[in-house]
Amino acid sequence: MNVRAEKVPAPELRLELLRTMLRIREFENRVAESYLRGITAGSMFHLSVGEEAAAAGTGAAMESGDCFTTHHRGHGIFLARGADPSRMFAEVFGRREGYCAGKGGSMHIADLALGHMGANAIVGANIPISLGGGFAMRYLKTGKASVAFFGDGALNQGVLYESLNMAALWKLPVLFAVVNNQYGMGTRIDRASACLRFVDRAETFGVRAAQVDGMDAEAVWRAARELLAHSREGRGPTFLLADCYRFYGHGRKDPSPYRTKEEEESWRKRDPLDRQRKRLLEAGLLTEEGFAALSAEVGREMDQAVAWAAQGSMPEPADLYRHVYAD
Ligand SMILES: Cc1ncc(C[n+]2csc(CCOP(=O)(O)OP(=O)(O)O)c2C)c(N)n1
Repeated sequence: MNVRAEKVPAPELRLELLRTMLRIREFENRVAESYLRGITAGSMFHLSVGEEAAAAGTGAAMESGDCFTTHHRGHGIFLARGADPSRMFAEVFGRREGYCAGKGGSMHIADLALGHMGANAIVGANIPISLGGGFAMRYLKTGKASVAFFGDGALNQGVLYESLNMAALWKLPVLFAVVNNQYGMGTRIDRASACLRFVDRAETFGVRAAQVDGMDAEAVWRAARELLAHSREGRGPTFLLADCYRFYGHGRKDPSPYRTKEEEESWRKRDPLDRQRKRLLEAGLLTEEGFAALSAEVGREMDQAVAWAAQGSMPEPADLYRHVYAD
């Protein structure tokens, strides 16, 4: 599909996209640091550094009341949807003050108040949950949408196509949002997929679909906004393929020996934060001093969040029996 040519977003939104991406990067870098300092619960952290534009752009196109699920690399998406970084760090550190009382950790964060129906570590398993979210949105006549965020690794999972089919059949307001960082663990997408025409695959189900530069937050926002509007109007589900790159390995410990330095370098040159910063400088919406102040403010926010979370309380043995059933 051709995404309708839109005006550039309003100046406040352009700045907000930059701020959201900075917050995601600073958050993720502190998760990595905290892991190295030994204050995290668990040792497997999937960082979304490099993927910030996909999260910020789609997150900004969503509305309050929309629901969503994410894959295991979902910190950035939740931050873009209003998560409190202090409670996220607390969850990552296994503290009771975390979003899931420290029982979910990095890969299983959820918060229904913000529409987050859960991160999911089983590749593709969050997709049918978002399908159900879309059904609920329509059944309850909310006028809102449901978004499933997942990686390219899920593009060959059968459950995606079962969900696309059902969503299209029932014209459910679901956006299937693919954060295509080119690799599923150590396997590049063209070594896992017989055909790379994923947009065509979605369109086969009659689903409106678009592919976008996932290193460009404004382009992602434009495409996601258009697709979500289509779904909200009751015209059926939509599919967005955002091409991006993860700057770290699969987990923090993975040095990615399966990628060449040249490839990594060429994607790093397209850093989504730098791109938005330069764009705003050129448009006269930001100064170098303004950017330095924003970076410092975000850094302070994240430092305070880490400090707060690190002082949180550890679950007690009796907590084992809480949260098993709904209160
Ligand atoms: C059904 C299933 N198969 C295999 C795995 C092991 N696994 C964990 S992450 C991952 C790669 C996922 O790649 P992608 O969906 O592209 O997300 P990314 O990690 O690149 O963000 C795999 C294969 C799993 N968690 N679930």
